[in-house]
Amino acid sequence: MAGNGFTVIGVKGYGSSIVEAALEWAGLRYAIEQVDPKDLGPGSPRFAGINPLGQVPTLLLPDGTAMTESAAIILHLADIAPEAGLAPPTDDPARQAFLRWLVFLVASIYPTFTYGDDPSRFVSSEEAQRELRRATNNQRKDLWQFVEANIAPSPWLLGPGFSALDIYVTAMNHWRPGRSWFATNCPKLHGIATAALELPKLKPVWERNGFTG
Ligand SMILES: N[C@@H](CCC(=O)N[C@@H](CS)C(=O)NCC(=O)O)C(=O)O
Repeated sequence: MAGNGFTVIGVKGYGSSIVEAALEWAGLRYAIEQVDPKDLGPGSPRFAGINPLGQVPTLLLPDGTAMTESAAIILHLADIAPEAGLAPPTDDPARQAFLRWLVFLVASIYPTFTYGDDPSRFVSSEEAQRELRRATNNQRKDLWQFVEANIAPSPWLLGPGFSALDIYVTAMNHWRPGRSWFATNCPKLHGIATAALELPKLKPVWERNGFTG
């Protein structure tokens, strides 16, 4: 869906795909502004005055305000379009599990990419960089296995209702350690992503972000 409502500043296959999928699911009008991955990072001129961390997703609201942090964006979109079910309402028994896993995904799992994607930003020696990459990759696997052990999808993470958590899981299934690792080690999470990839409404989002199978 194109339009002059929201603008997602994003990179194909990155975290901006989560916000694109949420906007699409909620039926909200949006456009996409693709940036080069080389333009990401703290202090990036491309994000001057918009997002000092130079990260995607960055969302421009219809009034021009820039919003960052995927979880905050998701909660905002859920407020604007409550009927879409991106988040269970406050009186829904699934609400606390939704909040728990949403925060876990962005506060525990997402940072393993922040520190592991380009370790040279944090440590100088090549050996330390290799070690940081290895440690964050291992930590991420442990965290996903913790999620796997504590969910009972039927068919979605929270039960019968599709939510933004299923969007995160689908996008993140395509990031390190990758789909085949999930298939072997986290079959419940892999099953959620496999089912979400088939949702007709979201297929265009998955396809343009390279999330196929
Ligand atoms: N906490 C942020 C994390 C966003 C994030 O780390 N995005 C990555 C791409 S998937 C990024 O822009 N990385 C570049 C950088 O951190 O310099 C969120 O949930 O939106």
